[in-house]
Amino acid sequence: MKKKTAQLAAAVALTVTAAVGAGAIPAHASRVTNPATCGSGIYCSYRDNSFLGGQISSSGYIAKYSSLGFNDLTSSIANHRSFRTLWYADADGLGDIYCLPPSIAENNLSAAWNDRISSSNSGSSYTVC
Ligand SMILES: [Ca+2]
Repeated sequence: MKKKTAQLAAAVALTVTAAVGAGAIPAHASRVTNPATCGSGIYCSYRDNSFLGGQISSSGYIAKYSSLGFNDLTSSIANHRSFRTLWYADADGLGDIYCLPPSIAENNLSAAWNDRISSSNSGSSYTVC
């Protein structure tokens, strides 16, 4: 049983690594200074490009954008935290990952990520980007 658990953990770790690789920051990401509408110490997800169209903000975990009426709507993001922030393609921190380092914003998500984000989290334990 213990061995099986270890094997499962290894498989999960590999899956996460693969997802991170696939979801790494695109080379064409247009990084800009954090917008004034995203306060210090929080991260923000915006409905439209260029940090417009309304936003949701947090300093921690948002498990379900759907609960905030924001599922699959995000088109620009800003990380005004001192930690990395991860945006996920699926709810509950699952699926492909889009990671931004501290004090970085993306004003125009690529087609692969536009209107696709369903959850997000931020914290000191993340080392993806
Ligand atoms: Ca949008």
